[in-house]
Amino acid sequence: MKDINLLNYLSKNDIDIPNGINVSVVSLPSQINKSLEINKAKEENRHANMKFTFSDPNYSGLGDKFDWAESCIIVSYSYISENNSNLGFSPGRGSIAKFAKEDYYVPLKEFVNLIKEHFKKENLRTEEFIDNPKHYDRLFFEQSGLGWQGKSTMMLSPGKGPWQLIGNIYVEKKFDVEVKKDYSCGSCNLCQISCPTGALDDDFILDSNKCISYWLQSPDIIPHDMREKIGNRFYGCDECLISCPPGQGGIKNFNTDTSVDLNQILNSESQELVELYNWFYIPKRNGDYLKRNAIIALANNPSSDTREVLISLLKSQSELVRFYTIWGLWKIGEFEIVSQYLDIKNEKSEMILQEYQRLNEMIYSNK
Ligand code: B12
Ligand code: SF4
Ligand code: SF4
Repeated sequence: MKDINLLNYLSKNDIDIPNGINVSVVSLPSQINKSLEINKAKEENRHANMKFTFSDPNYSGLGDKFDWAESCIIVSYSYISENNSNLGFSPGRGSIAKFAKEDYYVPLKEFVNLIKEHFKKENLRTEEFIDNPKHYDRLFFEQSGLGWQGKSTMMLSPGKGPWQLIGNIYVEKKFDVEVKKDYSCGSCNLCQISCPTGALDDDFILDSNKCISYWLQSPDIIPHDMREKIGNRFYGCDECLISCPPGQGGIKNFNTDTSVDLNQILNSESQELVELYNWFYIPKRNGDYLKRNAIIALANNPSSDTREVLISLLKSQSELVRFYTIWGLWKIGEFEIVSQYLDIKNEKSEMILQEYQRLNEMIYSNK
């Protein structure tokens, strides 16, 4: 049977490609396997104990997952065309990385479902993966001709750069394949220079232990130096994307403020925050982790009422909130006030007592 061009096939079957969606395909079996690299990241502890694809690298990194699959369709969604910059650095405001400003997985999932439904009617098997721990979504991107892996580890496309989310659909049908193009970053290293933490110091390798995007979704205690580097980021980090030249053509408006009001976040109920930002990865679906992020961002970018806001948080029922608030007051130079509002003698939380002690010693040793 003759192979078929995927785009012609979709059009013949009345499947329109929406704005921002890019599609391509690879033929299977592919012999592509990224298990070795994912295992290596895990062995070298560059994965910072994350689970995701690191739970079972031998499966997540495997390209040829299903013996019935003849192709894998790669779908990406370029979210930059519908979004603006998050460079809102006015006092008291925090930033959300562009990929999370809205649930941009929705348009990607809708298109993937459309394709799935079509093949179902044709009695052909499919299996899709979008941000699923069982599959490394970047697996076939280069082979499909859509672009290349940059030194930031992001998959980039000409004219679109890194501003895209990726999904894969295995399908029981053969298509013509794109010839892999010879793209590369060349001598550019702007993402490495722009990364605030040095997480990209080795070409094409990310050390998640140093990645702000990782820490803002980690349940672990964020180290003091990392809290400072987080700056006013509330969720995600875009520094290695903003600096990337192939992605700059699509940025329409750098001046639009799409930042969040950190006070408002800190005045909300934790459960409300989980609902409001339901597409975020929030550890244990506990909104206190978003308050943690907001306290750090606010202390790094305070407004005139930050001191009062933080003082009121010392009475919070949440151990996590009280813990980070102590640091927040220390960061804005108001540590001495903590003992007036926090009942240190009766404080039961060991982690709060230790934090108080550590910050106290840091002030003492600086005097
Ligand atoms: C875990 C995870 C994270 C972790 C770790 C990221 C990472 N780079 O591994 C954290 C929390 C830090 C993270 C952050 C972000 N993430 Co994330 N994340 C994932 C997830 C769930 C798994 C990624 C994974 O398996 N990594 C394993 C490591 C080993 O892979 P890797 O870093 O790509 O490493 C490769 C290279 O090092 C390469 N390599 C090694 N040597 C060499 C040499 C050469 C020459 C070359 C070319 C390559 C090369 O080999 C490795 C394997 O291929 C995927 C979704 C999924 N299920 O796949 C999304 C995913 C990677 N994330 C995504 C996004 C959007 C982000 C953020 C931009 C969000 C933000 N704005 O804050 C940042 C970007 C940070 C960055 N620079 O990567 C998108 C990326 C889309 C794209 N265009 O590439 C994905 C694919 C989700 C999706 N479905 O769209 N993420
Ligand atoms: S997301 Fe931020 S911290 Fe992480 S590698 Fe990119 S620039 Fe560095
Ligand atoms: S900033 Fe430069 S080196 Fe980094 S991913 Fe983009 S093109 Fe490649």
